[in-house]
Amino acid sequence: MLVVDVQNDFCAGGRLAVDDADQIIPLLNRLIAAARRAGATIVASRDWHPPDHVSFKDQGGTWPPHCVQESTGAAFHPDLQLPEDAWEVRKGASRNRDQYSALDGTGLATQLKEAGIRRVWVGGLALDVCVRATALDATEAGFETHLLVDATRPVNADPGDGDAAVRELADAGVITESSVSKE
Ligand code: VGL
Ligand code: ZN
Repeated sequence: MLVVDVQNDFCAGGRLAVDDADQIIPLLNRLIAAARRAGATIVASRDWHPPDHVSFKDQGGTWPPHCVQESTGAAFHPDLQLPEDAWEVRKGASRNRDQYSALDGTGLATQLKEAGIRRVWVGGLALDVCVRATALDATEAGFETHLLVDATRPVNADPGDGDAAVRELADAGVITESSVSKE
């Protein structure tokens, strides 16, 4: 199970807060615990930028400064419950390039394959940015890839962006799963 970027800066009060991000944490915790009980490997990624990262607005990029290395904003949200043996992946640490995907240049795809893992479930933040890129890379790398739709939220205020990302992922072969029943 890949838990993408559940960090303070993407949650309420953070520097690049995703609407309702905190709401997914209890569900993520339940899914993490269930996955762990089933013997799954839990991988948690973190956006981990130098203070002058190319993706920041003052460097000509798209985003307000966020997830600066060693800052509180870059820490995992305190309510996120990761098992002791979770793997951690950091990305976006090179000043000159962004890495939205937890599989982009991190070695994670190789590590997962070496561990005999063939299926991945992806949730976290943000649906239309790093979750999207991670799920696309995972399916492209040959993993059976599932999107935990209810355990993710989009960063873009335009409500269509999350839906568009889900459609795009489904078209790319990602299996979209609602983890809670919709009454
Ligand atoms: C992300 C914007 C900038 C994400 C990372 O984790 O989705 N979004 N950097
Ligand atoms: Zn970032």
